Amino acid sequence: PPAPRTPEPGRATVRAGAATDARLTGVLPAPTRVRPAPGVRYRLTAETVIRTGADPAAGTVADYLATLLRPATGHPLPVTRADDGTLPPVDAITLLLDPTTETSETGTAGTGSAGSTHEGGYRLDVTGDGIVIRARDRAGLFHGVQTLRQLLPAAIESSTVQPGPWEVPGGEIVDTPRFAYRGAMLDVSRHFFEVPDVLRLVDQLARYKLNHLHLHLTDDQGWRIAIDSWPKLAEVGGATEVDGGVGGYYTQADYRTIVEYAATRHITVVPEIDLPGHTNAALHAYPELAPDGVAPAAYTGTEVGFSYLAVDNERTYDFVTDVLGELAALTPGAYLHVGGDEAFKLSPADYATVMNRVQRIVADTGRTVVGWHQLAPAEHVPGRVLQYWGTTTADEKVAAAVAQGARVIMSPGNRTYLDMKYTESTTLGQDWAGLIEVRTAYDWDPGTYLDGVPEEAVLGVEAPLWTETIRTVPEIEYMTFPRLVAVAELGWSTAPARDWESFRLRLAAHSPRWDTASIAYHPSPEVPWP
Ligand code: TNX
Repeated sequence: PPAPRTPEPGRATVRAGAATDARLTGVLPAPTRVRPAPGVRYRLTAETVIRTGADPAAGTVADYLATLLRPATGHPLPVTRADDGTLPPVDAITLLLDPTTETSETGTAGTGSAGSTHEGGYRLDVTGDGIVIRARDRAGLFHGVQTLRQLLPAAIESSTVQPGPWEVPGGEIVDTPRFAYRGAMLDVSRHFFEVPDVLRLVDQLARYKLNHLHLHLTDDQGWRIAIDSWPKLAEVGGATEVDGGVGGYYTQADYRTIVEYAATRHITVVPEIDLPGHTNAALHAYPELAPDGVAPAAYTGTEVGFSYLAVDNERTYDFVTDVLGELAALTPGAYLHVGGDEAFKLSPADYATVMNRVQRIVADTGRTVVGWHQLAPAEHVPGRVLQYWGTTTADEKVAAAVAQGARVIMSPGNRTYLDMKYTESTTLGQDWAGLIEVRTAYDWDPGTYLDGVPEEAVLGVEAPLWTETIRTVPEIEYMTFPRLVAVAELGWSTAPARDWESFRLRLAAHSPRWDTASIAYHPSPEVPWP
């Protein structure tokens, strides 16, 4: 079975000599429109400056771009601001916030982002004199910067100075996302991951224009977020993990660090407190929440569906109110995820009782409810979002909830689950939802996948990584790459812009970047790696 592929020493350095190994048409996820200008290229040199227009809000993105480009180029790349609004095209990378920027194709055939007005679109123009990225919002400038990063030679990913030359192919890209929500999930409960590991994942999501990180913070095996009003949740409930490791938890300061770092990458954290099932760690810490008032033993196995909160006990609702209240105070994003999956031991009536109250508690915090799609039968609350993780293309309860106004995040288990094995011989992961090679992850359409869920009801896509079998960062990356990039393209690119044959070639050309950045990945035989 293949071990995670990590770069062999020296390999990246050899590749760094190639002059222009990026093409305008090689970007992942595929942009809405790409017009190469053959023969034209811009060369980034020791003279190049990064400048913004008069709007100071572009400055943070300009600083971020400079920190991306300085290590490998060794160039100073000063960040300047053109206060007078005049920007002559001389040897500069210019970032302009401009509310009138056209970032979508109007009048094109097909579905998707034709005319889409989601945040995050940009246009990028590369001429011999310089590069200009224009966007209506900062997220758009940030996404344009990720595109530019991919247009430079792979050696730009090196943390040490490389020879260059640093040439960018000429032309024009106009780009806007198809879906507003493009996410990944990390389960930090089954195995705990320290803050730096999460920040590294944030950086990988940002490369591919994903904009949400869902953190599965609680489950039977561990409670991972400190709650001041219920301290034993983390102190007692956080001390375990699958297979008997030491576990761990985020202090509120740790959690804020993650939220704030993600914000600098234009990524919103979506915290999940899984209710009413998947609560053994909480019940172990606070037996008063258990149906019989008796503390269950700590759990370090991988079965699901056995635990649940006492439904008829008001302490349960104090607990939910306190936990979600503290979490809302720590979380600037709009969404609070309340789980809702696999509460197998509760009757449908008891499930509805507890989850109806939970949904109202979320609404009282001013946030929008997200839940796994088993939440569908609970009553409709405005704006609520169901995360579909089923393995079929029809679900009547989800369709009925959508008819009442629910929106859906698409995470089909047999397409997007990053914990599924690639093939039978993959050593990590599970296979209950199927084997997911790269093409399986790529070849479906979130806008038409589920009966009764039209594109307008699809908020976006998310790839969850459950960690029963995953313990280390290289293991996270091996399961994530390249499937996460497939999901990123499904979330970003219009149906007409994407195509498996093009995707596999772009992925292949992209792998030297992962080698250079020491990102582990599955060397899928479906992709013609160099
Ligand atoms: C199902 S998907 C679960 C998780 C497991 C996962 C393993 C979902 C909402 N619940 O509790 O970790 O399968 O693949």
